[in-house]
Amino acid sequence: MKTVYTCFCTEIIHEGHLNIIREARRYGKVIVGALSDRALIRYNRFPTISQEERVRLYRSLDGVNNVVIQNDMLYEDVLSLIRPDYVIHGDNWRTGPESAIRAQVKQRLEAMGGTLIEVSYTDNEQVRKIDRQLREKLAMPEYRRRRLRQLIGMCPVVKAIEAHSGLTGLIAEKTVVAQDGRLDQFDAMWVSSLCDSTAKGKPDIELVDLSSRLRTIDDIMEVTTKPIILDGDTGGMAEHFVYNVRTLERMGVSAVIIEDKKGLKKNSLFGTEVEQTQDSIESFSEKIRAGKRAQLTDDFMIIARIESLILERGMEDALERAAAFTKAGADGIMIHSRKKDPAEILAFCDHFRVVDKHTPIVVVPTSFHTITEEELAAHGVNIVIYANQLTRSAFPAMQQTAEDILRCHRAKEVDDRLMPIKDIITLIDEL
Ligand code: SPV
Ligand code: MG
Repeated sequence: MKTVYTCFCTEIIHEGHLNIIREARRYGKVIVGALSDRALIRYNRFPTISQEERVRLYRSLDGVNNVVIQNDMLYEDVLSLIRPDYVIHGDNWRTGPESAIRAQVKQRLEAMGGTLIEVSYTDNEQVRKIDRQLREKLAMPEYRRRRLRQLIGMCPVVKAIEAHSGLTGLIAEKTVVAQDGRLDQFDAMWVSSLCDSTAKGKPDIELVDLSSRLRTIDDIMEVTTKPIILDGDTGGMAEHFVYNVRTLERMGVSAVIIEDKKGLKKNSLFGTEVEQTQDSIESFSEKIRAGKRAQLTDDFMIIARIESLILERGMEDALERAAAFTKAGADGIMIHSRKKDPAEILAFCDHFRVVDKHTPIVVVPTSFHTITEEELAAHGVNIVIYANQLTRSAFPAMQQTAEDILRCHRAKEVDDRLMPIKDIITLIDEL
C-alpha cells in the first residue's frame, strides 16, 4: 500500500483539513505530521494547545493511520524517514513566504520518486471565522501574558522588536521573511521608553507618564497577539510600582523591565555624559520584592536591568547586583552596555552563567550590533531586544520626504519611494 504524507499545524480541524484527509485516503495510507512547537512558532501562529494535544487531536481523526512529529518546517528529515509516495497540501502555499518550503518539498520528493498533490484551499466563511477566533484567543490577556515564559522555554533565543503604536505593532506582528527555505518572525514586542517618548516628541526622562504608556500598550494590543515586554524605566516609587504591576498583569503584559537607577532618569545610551544615579542594591531589591509580592499570576515577569556597565561601575558590581536582584525574586536580568564591542556583555553572561544556569538574560544590542542572536544565545542570552531600529528607520525617511516636498513644491518626486495607498489600506485588518 502506498503512503501519503501531510503536515498539519492547526489546532482546530475544519472542513479544509478533512478535505485533505479525504483526498489523501484515495492514494493510500495517511500519515499526518504534527509540526513541533518550536517549528510552529517561526512558521505560523503561536499554539494555544500543546504539541501532545495536537498529536492526540490528529490521531482521533477518521482516516488517519499514523501521526508523527515534524521537528523542522523544512520537510527534508521527515521525508527521508517516511519516504512517502505522495505529499498532499493545500494549494495556498504556491505564493507568499511558504512557496520556498513548497519548492524544497517538490524537489526532494521528485528526487525520491514521489509526487506532490495539491488540493484547492478551502476558503469559506466557516474557515475564516475559525481563523479569526484563534487569533482573538491569542490576544486575550491570559494567553498573551504567559506566552513570553512559554517562548523562553521553546526557543534558543526570543527576539523582540520595538513597537510604539498600532502600526509598529502590526509590523512586529506580521513581518515574516523566508531565508534559506525557512520562515522567520519576531516573537515579542518591546515597548521602549525611548521610542514611546520620541513618538510623542518628548525626551526619555520618565516624563511620559504611565497612563500615557498604558494608552500606547492598549493601541498595540488592539491589533496584535504577540507578547509585550514593557520598558518600565526605574519602576518609580516602590509604593506605586506594586499597583502598576497589578495593572500591567491584568492587561496581559508579559514582563516589565525596571532599571536600577533613581532620581531623574536619562537614557542609558548617554552613559556617563549626563548625570545619572544608580539605586542601591538594598533599595532596588526591595522594589523587586514588593513587585513580586504584588503580582497575582505565575506568568508575569519582573526583570531587573543593571546599569553598572553603562555607568562604568565595573563587572564586579554588575555581577553582585545580578546575584542580589535574582535573590530578591527577579525573573530575569537585563544587562546593558553602550560599548561597540560586545566583549563586556559576553563576559558578564559567561560569569553569570557559571553561578546561575537558568535565570533568563536579556540584552539590547543597539551599540554592540555586530553580534548575532546565535552568538548571544551561545553565551546564555535568552531574550534579544531590537529596541529602537523601527523608529530610527522611519524618522529619517519621513524627514527626507518632507524636505523633498518642500523643495519640489509637489509630491511627484517622492512618490516612487512611498508605499502604494492600496498596500497601506490592506495592512490593516478588517473585521
Ligand atoms: C529604551 O528602548 O528605551 C531602552 C533601551 O531603555 S536604551 O535606549 O538602550 O536605554
Ligand atoms: Mg528606556
